[in-house]
Amino acid sequence: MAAEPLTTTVERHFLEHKGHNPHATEEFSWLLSGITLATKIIASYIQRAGLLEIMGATGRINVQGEEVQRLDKFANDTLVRCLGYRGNIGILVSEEDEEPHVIQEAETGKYIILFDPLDGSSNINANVSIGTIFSILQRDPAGGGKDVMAHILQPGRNQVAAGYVVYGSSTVLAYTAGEGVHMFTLDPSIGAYLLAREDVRMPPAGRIYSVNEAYHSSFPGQIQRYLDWAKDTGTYSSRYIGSLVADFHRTLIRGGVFLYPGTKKSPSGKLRLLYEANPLAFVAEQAAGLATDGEHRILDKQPQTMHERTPLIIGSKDEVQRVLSF
Ligand code: FDP
Repeated sequence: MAAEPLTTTVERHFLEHKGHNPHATEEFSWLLSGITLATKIIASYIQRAGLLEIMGATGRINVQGEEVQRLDKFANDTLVRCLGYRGNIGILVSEEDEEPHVIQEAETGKYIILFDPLDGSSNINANVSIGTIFSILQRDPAGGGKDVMAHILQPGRNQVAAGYVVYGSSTVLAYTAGEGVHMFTLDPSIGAYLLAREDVRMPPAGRIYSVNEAYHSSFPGQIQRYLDWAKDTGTYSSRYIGSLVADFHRTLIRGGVFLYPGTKKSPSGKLRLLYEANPLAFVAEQAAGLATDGEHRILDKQPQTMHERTPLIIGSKDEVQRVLSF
């Protein structure tokens, strides 16, 4: 059925474009509505952040060794609250929490949601775009029993759905359930995400690279050679917001490549595999882009730990391949 952009919500779109997705059920759509509700609440707080007493740090350091901002905590609590009572959710994994939240062990709790509640949070106090990233897995169908980690530590290719919300000049949600990438804009006047673009494709090439060049001297030789080459051509632009979601969103729309490679100090880079790289890699591939750690396809990586990091090179197909050719 052809979508009517101005009345198509995420949940309706998901159910009407199920394609071959065996998970496209009313029950799954109820789970998605937990994510849309939570991110609408987060968006409304971000918009009023300067008026509410929610700016600044909590004084706590999270499992990643990073300072927890008050908005980080608020976003995390909101997602846990909105998702924690949905019957089909078994496990929640958050960047902010060292341990997973086991909601129910029974088979009925068949989905696992992994999220970065507020990505780019060091930008919060400067009014720069930030985001939420989510990944949805099914309890390991091949077994795993009561071993919670066995269910969580699945390669990204097993994702049932994934996406992100960017809280920018408007609030935009992009998701994939393996049938293309679809974008919705939050209409604040009615409090609903409405379809804005269906089947978004990443341009196959794009002369923008996005990287924190302050670490140039400590990047692997391959990345240094690519960046030096790109500069020498005189045809590239550099754009780096410092919020992964916002940098990725621009790359998806305009093309180019985002890089967060390993450095001498952190050979695995900074970004987290399960709830940052995997969901964005799923979106990128569904939009005809690519995502790699420099050696392996991101979606094929077997995670060893819940909060593990990975180098990430993601973006337009030709540009990612060009990086790999150096
Ligand atoms: P932040 O620490 O502000 O949450 O995921 C972490 C992240 O931001 C990404 O959003 C961003 O791309 C990256 O770190 C920025 O790190 P650098 O400051 O090292 O460039």
